[in-house]
Order: sequence, then C-alpha cells, then structure tokens
Amino acid sequence: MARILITSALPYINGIKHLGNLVGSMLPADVYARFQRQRGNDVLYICATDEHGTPAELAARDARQTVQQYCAEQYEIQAGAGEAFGLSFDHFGRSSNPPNHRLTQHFAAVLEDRGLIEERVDKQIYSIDDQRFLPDRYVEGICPHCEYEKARGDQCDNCGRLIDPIELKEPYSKISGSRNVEVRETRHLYLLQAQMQDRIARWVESKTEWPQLTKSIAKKWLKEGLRDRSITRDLVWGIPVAKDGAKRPGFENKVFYVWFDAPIEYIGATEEWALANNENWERWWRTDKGAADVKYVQVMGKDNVAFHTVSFPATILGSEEPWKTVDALKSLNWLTWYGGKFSTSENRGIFMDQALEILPPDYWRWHLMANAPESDDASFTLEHFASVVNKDLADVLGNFVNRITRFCNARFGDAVPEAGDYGEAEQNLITELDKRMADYAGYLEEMEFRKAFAELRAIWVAGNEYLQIAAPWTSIKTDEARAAASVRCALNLIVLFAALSRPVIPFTADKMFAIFGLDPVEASRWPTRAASALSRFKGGEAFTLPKVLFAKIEDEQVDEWRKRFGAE
Ligand code: B3M
Ligand code: ZN
Repeated sequence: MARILITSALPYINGIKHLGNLVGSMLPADVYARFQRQRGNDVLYICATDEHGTPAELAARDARQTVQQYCAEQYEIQAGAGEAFGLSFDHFGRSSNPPNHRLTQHFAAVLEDRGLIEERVDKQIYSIDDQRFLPDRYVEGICPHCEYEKARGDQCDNCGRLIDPIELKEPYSKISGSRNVEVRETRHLYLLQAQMQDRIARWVESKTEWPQLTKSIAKKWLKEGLRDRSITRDLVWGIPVAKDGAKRPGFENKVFYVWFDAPIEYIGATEEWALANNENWERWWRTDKGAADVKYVQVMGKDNVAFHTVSFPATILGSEEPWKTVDALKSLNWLTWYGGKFSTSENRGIFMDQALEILPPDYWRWHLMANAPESDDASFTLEHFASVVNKDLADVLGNFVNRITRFCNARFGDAVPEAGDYGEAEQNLITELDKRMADYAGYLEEMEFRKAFAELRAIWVAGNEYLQIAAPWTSIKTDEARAAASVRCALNLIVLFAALSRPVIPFTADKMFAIFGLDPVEASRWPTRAASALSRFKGGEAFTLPKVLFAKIEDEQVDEWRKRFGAE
C-alpha cells in the first residue's frame, strides 16, 4: 500500500471559483485521489482557501465587510461548493488558521538563522491621498513589458509577467483611484534566493518524473536567474512578522507576503486535519518522522508552477530541515470561456455554484476532465458541452444501463439470470477490456486525463458493441440460455463500468452500484481483471430498475444558458 499526499493549488478566498479554476487544479487532483483510494492506497488529499494578500482585502472592501467576516463567509461558500461537486478533500483548511501562522513564522526564523533572510530598504508606491503604501494589487498602471493598460502591481494579466509595482507606468491607487502617488522607502525582509540558484537547479534536475510543461516553466525561471524577493508587505491582514509571539521591531504594521505563506499552508492544512482527526501530520511531511516513503503530488494551473518549482522549494530547501518535497507535479493550461476570459464582473462564464443550479456535478466533471486543458489551452463552449454530455453520458453510458436493465426486467424478471455460460463473444470482450483497463489505469497513474477518459469512453463503447453483437433480444427467441448469459454479462458490466468511472463521475457510479444494492466502497475496489469482474454476479442477485442516469441537453437549454452566461 503506497502512501500518497496530494495537494491542489489553494483557491483564493475572493469569490467562488469558475469552471476553469475547477479543472485547473481541484478537480484533477480529486480524480487522482479517488483513483488511488480505489486502488487501496493510503491517500491524503489536502486543500484550503488562500486568504491573505490584497485580493482578499480589496474584495472585503467591495463587500463592505471586515476582512475576517468576509473570509469566514467565503470559506463556507467555497467549502460548500467543493462538497457539492464531490471534491473529496480529506481536509479543506484556511491559510489564516493558527497552524499556518506558526509554521510560516517558523520557516522565516529558520531561514534567517541560515543566513537566507535579510532586512532591506525597499522602494514602494505610497498613496498620499490614502495615506498608505500600495503593495501588489493595490496599485495598477501600464505594464512595462507589454504596455497593457490595466496591469496589476504584482502581475500583468495580459503578458503574464511578474511586476515590481514601481516599474508600472502611470500608477494609480486601486483604493481611491488617486494618481497622487510617489515612491517611498520602507523596510522589508528579503529571501536571498539568488544564493540558492544552484541548489534549486540541482533539485529541479533530479525531478525526472516531471512532465514537459512543468519542467520547461521551472527551467525558464532558473535561466532568468533567481532574484532575491521580499517576503513581507505593508498590510494589516496576514501573518504577523513575529517570532515567539513578539513582533519584529520596525515590522509592527507589516505581514508576510501571501505567496510566502500560501504554500506553507499545504503543511498547515495537514496539521489542521491532524488536529481535527486525532492524527499525526508529521508522518506526511517530515522525512525524519515517517514521510520518506510518501509520494507527494501537486496539481495546479500553469501560472502557479514557478511558485511551486522555485519559490516554495527555496523556502523548504533553504530551511535545511527534513521536509518532504514534491515528487509529481501536474500542471494544466487554461480553460477559456469561448476563447476569452471567465469574468464575474463582465458576467462571462459559469461559476461553480451556477453550474450546479443547472445540472448535477457529474455532467460537468465528465466534460471538464475528458476535455481537460492539458497539451494546450482549451475553450469551453456550451455547444461542445451539450454534445459531449449527450453522446458520451446519455447515448453511450446511460443508454447501456437503461437498455439492459429494462430488457432483463421485461424478459427475466428483477434478478440476474442464472442460465447459460459465457462464450466467444464474452471472451472477445474480456480480451479487449483487459487491454483497455490496463491502458486506462496507466494514464490515470500518469495523470494524463484526456487519454485516460478517451479510454474509459472506449470501454463504455465496447460494452455497447458487445450488446449489439450478443443481441439477447434476438437470441432469446431461439436460445434462452445464451440470451441469459449475455444479460448476465451486461449486468456485470454495469458494476465494472461503475467502478472504473467512479473517479470521474462518483455520484453516477454510486447510483449504478445502488441498482444492485452494492456497498460503493467494496464494489469500487479497483478492478484489474475483466474476467473476475464479469463473474461477480453468478445469477439470482436481485436488482431494482434505475431512473434515467443522464438527461439529454436540449437546444433550447443551450440557448437559454448562452444568454445567461454571456456566450459569444
Ligand atoms: N491562490 C493562486 C491561484 O489560485 C493561488 C494559489 C496558491 S497555491 C499555494 O491561482
Ligand atoms: Zn504585460
């Protein structure tokens, strides 16, 4: 039994996430976690809300709430949406919780002991009208790299480059809109990453399992050369710059930078999980305390890769403490909304709560994962979504289940028929399934999701083709035992399909198990041999007729949703 620690990038607290965020980190991590659990591995899947930094403060301001109230409310909303989507976190924490405070302050202290942190005088934009510094997103202006007019102080949304706010042209305050700003000096803590260039480069080299996209991003950053970066900000909301409960002199009104504390929350949230469940978090994170044999898997969108392949490793490796570091890092490209951006303010795109108002989670889960933005960005369109749902889920999987249960019920009654032995058609099916099941599991193991779900679809199709060939509705006229064997095989296929499909469409899989009154946990133990899967039911097992598993999406619905969600 392998031990697998999985984390997906922590969603920012400011507002419910859209379908692109979902498929960019949490959903693929969930599918992988479910697959590994079904295989009998010891899995710990950890996520949390990322609550610090300027996005949270700005959103709380817009909502006319204190940032504490805002975060507490949004946390509940995001946790609820995750649960409704079937995201099987072992723990969904909050980066503002006490363990992360303790750990972040611990890392800063250790890094300083190692000579990797120093105080420096820094230049920041100060707003005279707002009487405060304007770190990161509090300031906007023209991008120095691509001339985009609404570049944020920390990063340009147009060209994706990271920005130092004082490089922005024509800066203005995001709080008041005032252009009455100037550059002032302020003290900050700097993490001396430049010194760590070689160590990080060697570490990245050692990560032979990393996929192409991940590796190329890490190498690009290393090639540009690691720069020392400030890890504190002039803000009130965040983790205080303190040690042993005492604030650092001169840093009373400063906190750690959100990107310093956010990845540490992977560990913090594990500690939250341990506290809540009377468990031991160190055996997942400390290689001196049992974590040496853990496989650690991270999942994230491509914009987060540099922070996980360079910045967070600088924190971890720089501490020289025996922390577990990432083994496999799955990164995804963007899912776009009709080729453009998802946007709450412009009412473009579907957000997690809205998605579930119109259809159950498995419709979305299947479409998103089968068309995950892996090799390239992918565009979400309602038209494509409807055609995938109608074909794969309604016509192929749903129809199979419906057709065979109804036929059996009409001709043999409400139990699996006993007569007949498997013959050549079943043998051929078993041969095909064995090959496809092995390929499918291999792709899931590698987190090649598009390929995996093309294979799963092919497995469902193979079931339909088998039914076409076996045609019990014809054979029953001349050879009832043959027809009974075909029906028994097809009913066994329902259970096999449910087990194989459960990582991606867990709610439907459980409905399929329920047809036969099976316990989902036992019945979903990962099947590796088609022959044994298809001999589960020997005959005589009772079943109940299921309701239709997937309703087809009608053109009128697509038209209505196009209007509602700003499709163009
Ligand atoms: N919250 C950015 C994002 O959601 C950031 C990820 C943190 S992972 C430690 O894209
Ligand atoms: Zn730019």
